[in-house]
Amino acid sequence: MSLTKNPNVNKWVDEMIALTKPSKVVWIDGSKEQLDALIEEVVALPDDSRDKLYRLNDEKLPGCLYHRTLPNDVARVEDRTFICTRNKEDAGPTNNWCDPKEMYAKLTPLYDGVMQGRTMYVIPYSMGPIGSPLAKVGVELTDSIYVVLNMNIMTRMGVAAFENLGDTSDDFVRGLHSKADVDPENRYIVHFPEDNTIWSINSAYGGNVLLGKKCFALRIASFQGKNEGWMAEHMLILGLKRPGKETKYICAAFPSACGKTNLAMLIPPEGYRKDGYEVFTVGDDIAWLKPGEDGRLYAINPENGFFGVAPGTNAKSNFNALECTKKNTIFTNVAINNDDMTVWWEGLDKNPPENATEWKGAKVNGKEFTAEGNKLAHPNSRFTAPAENCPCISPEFNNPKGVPVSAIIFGGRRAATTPLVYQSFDWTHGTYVGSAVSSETTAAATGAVGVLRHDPMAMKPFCGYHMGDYWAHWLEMGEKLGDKAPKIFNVNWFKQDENGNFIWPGFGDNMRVLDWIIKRCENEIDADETAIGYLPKKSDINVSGIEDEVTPEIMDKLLAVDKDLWLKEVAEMRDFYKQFGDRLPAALSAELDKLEARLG
Ligand code: OXD
Ligand code: MN
Repeated sequence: MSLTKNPNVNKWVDEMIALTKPSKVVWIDGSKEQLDALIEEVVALPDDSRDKLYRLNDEKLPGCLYHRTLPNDVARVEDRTFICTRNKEDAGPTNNWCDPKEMYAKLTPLYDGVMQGRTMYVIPYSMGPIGSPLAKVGVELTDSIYVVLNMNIMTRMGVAAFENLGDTSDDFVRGLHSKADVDPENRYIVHFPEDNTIWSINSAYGGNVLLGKKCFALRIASFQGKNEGWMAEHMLILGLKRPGKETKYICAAFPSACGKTNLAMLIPPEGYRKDGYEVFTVGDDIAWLKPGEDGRLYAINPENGFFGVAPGTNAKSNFNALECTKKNTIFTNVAINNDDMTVWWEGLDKNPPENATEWKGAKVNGKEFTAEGNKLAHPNSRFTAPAENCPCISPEFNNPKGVPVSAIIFGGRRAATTPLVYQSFDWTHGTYVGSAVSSETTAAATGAVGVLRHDPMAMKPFCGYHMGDYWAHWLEMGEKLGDKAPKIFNVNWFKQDENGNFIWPGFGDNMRVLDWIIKRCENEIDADETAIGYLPKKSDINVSGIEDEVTPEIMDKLLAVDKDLWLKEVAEMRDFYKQFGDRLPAALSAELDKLEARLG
């Protein structure tokens, strides 16, 4: 029975029932009883069922579950992800496009009767704290209990979302998901921004099926934000508390797999901790940003959990993330230690379990298996963990107003060119810096060193409209915010020496850079004006405790601006900008000209 009187919701759900023809429809109220019953149902399935979940060790991992997806279905599929706007130009050169009418016509037969013999779950959810003026409601229809259980962690799921929507509003995102046959040939992740609609079919992997996350909170929301005067960004949000001072908030955008979760949950180095510095996590992946009543930019994390990459997570690299996964967490495609039903992944420790099940489901001797060079966990295996588990979760996490943002940071993996940190001259220059975000492939990853992948604002896979219009929106937001706009910075944790060794320790020591950034925002210190922006005076990056590693010579390298490399960068950016044609804001090409002129 429907859980809402809202006729817009009910009409759409009825239409989708008529299309997909489920044998049963269950409306998700979010109650513990209902969720417990769903868990009972999936753990009772036979081992060979695709939908099977396993309970993990009740003492060591209370409330935790385990699931494996099919080997062909382990990651987001960018080549099968579409933005369907009526006008092709509006999707822009960085998105796959198809005419919405054509796409509906192509997908309708795939959905026709797809839920016969299955149950449709109707999931109401809120992205953002219930009742927040920045929050938005979505409804996801799915034939997967795994999706329901993950959405319960990642969003505020349940009947309260319908109460928030009200009985008449049409402002909700319509998400239709069916795992269908998990057929990669017919896998589609499709966005109709003009219809507030997402259709996802033939996948059961998180990033493709938890429609509140990348699909809604970035692709659809970026489009909504442009039309409604706010921004949806691929950014972590953290609070930095200095002794005796007010907590300041920083948002940071890095391409996928550049350490957003690690930075969001950073533990300051010992010296800083002793002095009373603290870092609080508001979000690790997505920020919704809107000017507040006082004219400053405020951020909320629309999510309610972390969908983190497991491999590489350990007590040293990210103690807090590991803590998040100790209860009520869903693990996907990691390995199992059959002796005690706990989980393992590469980089957790040096002790792969002997009695293991690897991520595809084969029972193996984990020690021998890994010694032969095999991976026990899939490199993109994940944990879905509730935000409330995070030891350093911000006290403002549920604040409906969000948190005021002092600084925005961009960054990528760059072996050379980009210094450890620099500050843009102003918002427009900062928008240029964001548009130039790119990562270099490393020898270890691809065999080809120095191949640049552009990922403007880390939004290339997630911007739901033309990237040129998106930059124009950034510039408009800057005008609106005026002198209350956050300061914009760029960081590079990945600078290397001639032998390919990283020269900055990273992880907790990134605190030293955040410290400089906040001091700049608070006008506490000067900086050196260079061609590319404001750089720290060497003595202003605190290296106490790491002097042996970061010597003055290394600091020189970290902060170097090599004119020839930067002129190459300018040429590269000119080339990159060409594809955006007349939708490239003139202010950005002017920034490029100015940068070139400053480089002389
Ligand atoms: C993610 C991603 O999963 O960016 O957050 O790929
Ligand atoms: Mn991400």
